[in-house]
Amino acid sequence: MFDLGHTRSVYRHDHLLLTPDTFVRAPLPGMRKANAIIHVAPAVGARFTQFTAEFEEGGLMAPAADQRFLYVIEGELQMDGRSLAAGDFAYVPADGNLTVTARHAARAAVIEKHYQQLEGIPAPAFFAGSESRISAEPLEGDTSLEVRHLVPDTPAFDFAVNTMTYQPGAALPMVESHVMEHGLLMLSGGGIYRLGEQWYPVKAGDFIWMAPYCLQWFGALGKTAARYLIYKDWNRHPLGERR
Ligand code: UGY
Ligand code: MN
Repeated sequence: MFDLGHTRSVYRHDHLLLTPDTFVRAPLPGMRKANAIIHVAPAVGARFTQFTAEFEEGGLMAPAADQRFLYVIEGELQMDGRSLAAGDFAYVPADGNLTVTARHAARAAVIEKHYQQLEGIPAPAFFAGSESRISAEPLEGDTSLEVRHLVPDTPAFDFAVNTMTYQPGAALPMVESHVMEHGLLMLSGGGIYRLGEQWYPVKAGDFIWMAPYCLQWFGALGKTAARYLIYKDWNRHPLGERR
C-alpha cells in the first residue's frame, strides 16, 4: 500500500537511511533464484558495497570478484560443504571462488570490498564462525552495550564487522566522527540514530550508510535490546598506500 509518497528513507550527502518499504530487488549477475537489495555501492561514494541477498528454495549466488563477508540473517545457506544458519558468518578472500546455495528460502547480509594488501602481509584465508560463539566486550566498560568482533583484528584484514547489542536505554558514550565509513543493518529492536544534523527513529530491517566523518550517535529505545551489524574499513593508512 503506498503511503502518499511518505517514507522514513533519506539520502543525504554524508548518510543514507533506507527503510524496507523503499527496497528494490534485482538479481546480480551470477544469481539464480535469488535477488539482491543493494543498500550501498560506489555509486554514492562508498568504497564498498553491501546488499541483502534473498534466496528462494534452490537459489544460488556465484563467487564474488573480490573479498566477500556474508552474515546469515534468516534460514540456512550452504557454502564450501558447510551449512551456515542464522547468526553464522563467513569470510571469503578475493580468490576464494565459493558459490553460495540455499536449499530453502534464506536471507544474508553481504559485504564486498576491494582488498587492499599490505606489503609483506599475506592476504587472509577463508573462515567461518558463529556470532553466538564470539565473546561480548562491553563498550568502554559499559555492560549494557556489547560489541562482538566477527572479523579478527589482525593487519591482514582491511575491514571490521561487528555486532553491537544495546540494552534498552543504552547509548553510544559520545557522538563519533571518524575517517572510517559504516554500513549498518538493524537486526532487532530500535532507537534513535543521530546522523549528521538529523535524529532518526530506526528499527529492525533498516539500513544505514555513514560516509567518512558523518556525525553519529545511537540510543536504544523500547523494551527489548537493539542490535545491529556494522561494517567499517579498518587497519589501513588513509592515503591508501601499501604500507
Ligand atoms: O565502531 C564504531 O565506529 C561504532 N562505535 N560506530 C557506531 O556504532 N556508529
Ligand atoms: Mn562509528
